[in-house]
Amino acid sequence: MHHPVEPESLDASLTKAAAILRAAKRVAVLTGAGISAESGLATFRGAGGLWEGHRVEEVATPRAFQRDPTLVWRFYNLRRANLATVKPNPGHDALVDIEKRLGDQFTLITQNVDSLHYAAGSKNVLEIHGALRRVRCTRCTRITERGTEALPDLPRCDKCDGLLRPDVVWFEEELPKDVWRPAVEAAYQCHCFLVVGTSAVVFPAAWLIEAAKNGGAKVIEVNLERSAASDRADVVLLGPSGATLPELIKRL
Ligand code: BV8
Ligand code: ZN
Repeated sequence: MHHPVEPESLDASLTKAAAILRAAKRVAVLTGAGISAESGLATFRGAGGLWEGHRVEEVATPRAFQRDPTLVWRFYNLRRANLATVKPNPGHDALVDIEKRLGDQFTLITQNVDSLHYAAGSKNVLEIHGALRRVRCTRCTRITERGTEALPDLPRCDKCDGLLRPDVVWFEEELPKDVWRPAVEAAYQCHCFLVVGTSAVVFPAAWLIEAAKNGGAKVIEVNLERSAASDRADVVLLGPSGATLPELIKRL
């Protein structure tokens, strides 16, 4: 009979989490859309997770881009436009604070393509799903930084006139080796693995939690509600990351 775990008070969980974090020489973090929710960016699978009736898994794929590049670019241009109006929140700032304490023993792995961690001042960031601020030519593969400037529905390469695509990882695409390898290494080597604002349903990103546990790390989850990561966590801090992470830092 599965005895429902008596939900520990947030206060008790924060004390436990702070003790784990304080004792950790090496810390790695995996963030998802939830950490940017309080900045005003919609998450993928929450209530507002549908975009004009499309699920992200239907639009963020090479096939969708092949079939209807204008629809896919409308999806990304809308998100780029939103990005121009938002800024990091205290949850992003708290992770900058932890990095300042740990220096190069800290690695921030993000599934987010909003680059808000860089905007907040994080240095060692692995954007394993790419970034909205970059575009890539589908013909000559040249990558350019375009920030959040408005792009036409079908932007073209100024070198070869090829069709540009967002420089993000779509479903069924491999994660770039130059960020995936160090992400696995950081998860495996860390003593404390923070999982913040992710439903932990997208792979291989969610597999990093297993890598951390295989490496002997303690796992702390920060989420509004329980997720697919919760059963693998040593501590689950239920609440908005913009409040919970600063509270955790205060107790260090
Ligand atoms: C690959 C970039 C290898 C684009 C993204 C069946 C089973 C298992 C796996 C698969 C399967 N079928 C296919 C797969 C593989 C697939 C996958 O995992 N699919 C899922 C949907 C089942 N994965 C892939 O295809 C990956 N590639 O496997 O390649 C390969 C290659 C060739 C052949 C074979 C294999 C590529 C995955 C990358 C896809 N790209 N993004 C873009 O962004 O447009 S993923 C997309 O989802 C975003 O990156 C997003 O970050 C990511 C994960 O979502 P979350 O960040 O977790 O966001 P979500 O809304 O889900 O959750 C938000 C959470 O925050 C919630 O828990 C909520 O409670 C919480 N929250 C909300 N507010 C707050 C909060 N928490 C705290 N505070 C708050 N205020
Ligand atoms: Zn080109």
